[in-house]
Amino acid sequence: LPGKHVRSSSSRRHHGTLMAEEAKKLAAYAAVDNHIQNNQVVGVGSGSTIVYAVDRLTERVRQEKLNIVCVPTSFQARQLILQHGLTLSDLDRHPELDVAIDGADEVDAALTLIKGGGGCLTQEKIVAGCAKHFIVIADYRKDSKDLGQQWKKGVPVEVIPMAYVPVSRAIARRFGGEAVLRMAVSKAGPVVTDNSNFILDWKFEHAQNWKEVSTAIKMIPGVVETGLFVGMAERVYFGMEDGSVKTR
Ligand code: ABF
Repeated sequence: LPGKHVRSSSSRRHHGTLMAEEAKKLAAYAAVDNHIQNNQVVGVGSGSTIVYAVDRLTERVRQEKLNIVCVPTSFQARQLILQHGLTLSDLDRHPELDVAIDGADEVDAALTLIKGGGGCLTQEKIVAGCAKHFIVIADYRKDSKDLGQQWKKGVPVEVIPMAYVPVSRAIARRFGGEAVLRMAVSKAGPVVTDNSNFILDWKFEHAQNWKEVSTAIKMIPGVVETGLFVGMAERVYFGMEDGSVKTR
């Protein structure tokens, strides 16, 4: 009997992981198929879901001989674009994008996002802000009823390294909760972003007015950007457990 329990719980876990990966792929493929056309400049997000979008984009570029230029949101995205043999550009050459596609950590009913679990929030927000259409892809676990409460990982805030202590104190004083320096998995030191900055993860108790909070946090000297994306996403594709795709 104990053996039976172990087997069933591990197979459920395995099944759950497979479901989430399949759901990411469904969302990514649907977004690429619905929003990518010939002669577009495309912002490429970061994370694990975007990998499926780049796979599908590459497939379509080859099969349909599309002329697509890609602008990355991170070192990871740049590597993905290069490894897939897609055309790499930047905001100097292409400051206006037709569409940007990216993942998210949480998405609520108003399409407010928490991003930056991977630490790339600043470049992701810059690229999304340059795009005519910002499309989000996610699996069903990211659909959040109460932003920040789903995963309790908080809102990432990118900070200039010398300012992380005063910024952390200012956020806690003004908005409650605590803003904790994100450490590398090895615990040998802090996570350092693509922009050579640190990340604070602000864990809070209650839902807030996200636009006001994001603007106020950005005004604290030393803050580079917050992982709150308010009023930016135009459409979200969720890959669902039952194999369907839900859009919002
Ligand atoms: C990026 O990757 C981030 O803003 C977000 O933190 C993360 C989502 O990753 P995944 O697709 O792996 O869930 O989009």
